[in-house]
Amino acid sequence: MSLEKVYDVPLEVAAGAHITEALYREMYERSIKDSDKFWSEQAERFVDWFKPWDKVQDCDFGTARIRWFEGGKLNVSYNCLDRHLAEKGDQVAIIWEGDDPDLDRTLTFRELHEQVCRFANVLKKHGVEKSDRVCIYLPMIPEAAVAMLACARIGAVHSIVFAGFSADALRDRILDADCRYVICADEGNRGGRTVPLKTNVDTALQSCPNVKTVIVVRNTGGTIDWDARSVWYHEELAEASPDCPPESMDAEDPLFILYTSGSTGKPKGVLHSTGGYLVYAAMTFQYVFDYRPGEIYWCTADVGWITGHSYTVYGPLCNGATTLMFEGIPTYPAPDRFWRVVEKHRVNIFYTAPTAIRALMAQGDNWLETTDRGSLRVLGSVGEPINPEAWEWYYHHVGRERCPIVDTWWQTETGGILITPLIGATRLKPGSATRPFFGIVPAIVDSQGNVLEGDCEGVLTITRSWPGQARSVFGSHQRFFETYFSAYPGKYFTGDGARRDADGYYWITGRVDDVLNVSGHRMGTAEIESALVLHDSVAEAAVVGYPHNIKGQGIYAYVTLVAGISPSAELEQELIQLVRKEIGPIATPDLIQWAPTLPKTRSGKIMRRILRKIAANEIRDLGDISTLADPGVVEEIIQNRANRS
Ligand code: 6R9
Repeated sequence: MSLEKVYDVPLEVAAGAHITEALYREMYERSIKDSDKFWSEQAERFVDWFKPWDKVQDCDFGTARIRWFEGGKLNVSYNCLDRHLAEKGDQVAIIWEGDDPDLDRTLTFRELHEQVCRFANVLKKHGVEKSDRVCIYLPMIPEAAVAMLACARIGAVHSIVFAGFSADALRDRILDADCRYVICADEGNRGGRTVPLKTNVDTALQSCPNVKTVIVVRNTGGTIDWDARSVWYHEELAEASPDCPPESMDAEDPLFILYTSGSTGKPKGVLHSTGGYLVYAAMTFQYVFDYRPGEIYWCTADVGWITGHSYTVYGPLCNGATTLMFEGIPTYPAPDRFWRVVEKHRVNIFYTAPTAIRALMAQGDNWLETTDRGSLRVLGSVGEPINPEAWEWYYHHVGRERCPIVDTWWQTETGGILITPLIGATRLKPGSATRPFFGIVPAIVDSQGNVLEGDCEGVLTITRSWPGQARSVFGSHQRFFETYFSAYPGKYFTGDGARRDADGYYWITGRVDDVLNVSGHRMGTAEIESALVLHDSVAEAAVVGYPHNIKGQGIYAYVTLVAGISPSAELEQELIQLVRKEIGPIATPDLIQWAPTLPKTRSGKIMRRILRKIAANEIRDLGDISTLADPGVVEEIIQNRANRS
């Protein structure tokens, strides 16, 4: 018997919700049994098409072929802007709230449309053409949305690099996508400090000879270096024409590339296309958040992540919603900042990550008491499993039991939300992402690939395509196939473990591969290891995750030094700085442990399972270590672990 708690959706929220329980069942069944008709209706409802599609879907997981609405013509920026002008031209499209609480500004749909058209002309003037890749390295300012929409308007493919990534990480992404244009800001603002974005671009571009133009947004006004490739955003915009007809794009033309980490090798450029992505982002936005016209919606995710793409920019704007962009952090100037912003802008729908909730919960309830959160109607969570304690705090204290929590499970590769409660339809269980969205058929499989039935636990796969699914990995369709479709033939492999309970609710248990989730940021252990071994003194490194109260997972690095080199606090600092330089501050190891050798199998594979257990201090339960080449190594590592904590 499970003792888990179940919450009904608060009555006043359930009343009038887009999707009721009966409707969920009816629509879900139709989305599976009559899939083409179902998706045709949704595509017509959420998106304006210049020309209808010839075929709704043409998908085969056996060859990783995914096509939706082929033959259809549309433009994403037209759908997010132009079509709203007649009725909503003067409605605010973007509310911007600065890092400094005294700074904010708004852009109406008409103003945003004009800026996007002007900037699209700027891009054209500098030679950007349809299908060219444009790198965007901007903080959370409206110009990030302008840049995305301007690319979409002319058919250029944007590749946003999170502004917290280092110059080296930026360089790798510019080179991989062969971007010829970079859009950045002079500096970003974060918790009262500045981030040297243009300087990072300058460093990155030393190894990027193909980049022709860098368009620089003046954000802080800080001093930066200038060169022949650089132009000012505001100067170019002022001279550009505000008239730029949207390019008619094929449904399957690429819209953007977004790099994400996997278990092996370097980050992959996940490729999303135009029609299916927009239909799916717009539809999930309306149904999952139960968005109603006039509401103020705030997703705290940075545009550098998929959540920022689908649910800060494209999903809301396609629905004509007002979306809030926040450049700062939850704890600056004080840990009540989120709630002050909610109060100031009368936010109705608030979508954030468990790591932020845990961090604020740890600061105590006093920070809530001085703010009025009465405008809130729906709360959301994304990025990692939300532990029930954090869920309960979010529900009882932040939302005062008035607001349902939508715990939305999805990935960069899925484009939009796949498993989620629906307001008005789903009773909530803290810690469960609950049930599949329309058209989504999950299957939990065991390690042999057998599909498990009923109440079970295993690896989460999805058995049929949905419009928002990624189409490829930029530059390597083979890698796309191998990563997602080869482990369990005929199924999309998510990389996550999951349990399904007797009510058919899904509980995501975390990654089953070598991917870490640190404060909701995805990182491959291999990437961090590659950075560590760049140091001359390091012979070998193994990185694992371990439970961390605020971040969800912390980064634990085992490092073996080259013979003759002794560990020191100084060396530890050098290694930390090296990882920050190679990847960025988000990848900073929390703990480095010197390991004389690493536990390996006879065939030379590092036994990460054991290293994970030791990092988590679960040393009584190491499992079978008989396959180790030298079981004595484990004892030594345990001893070192004990000495340090
Ligand atoms: C949207 C996003 C994807 C990974 C995913 C899973 C974890 C995301 C979750 C969740 C449990 C949720 N994840 N949402 N785990 N419950 N509601 O975060 O994309 O950055 O690609 O990360 O995040 O492990 O596989 P991305």
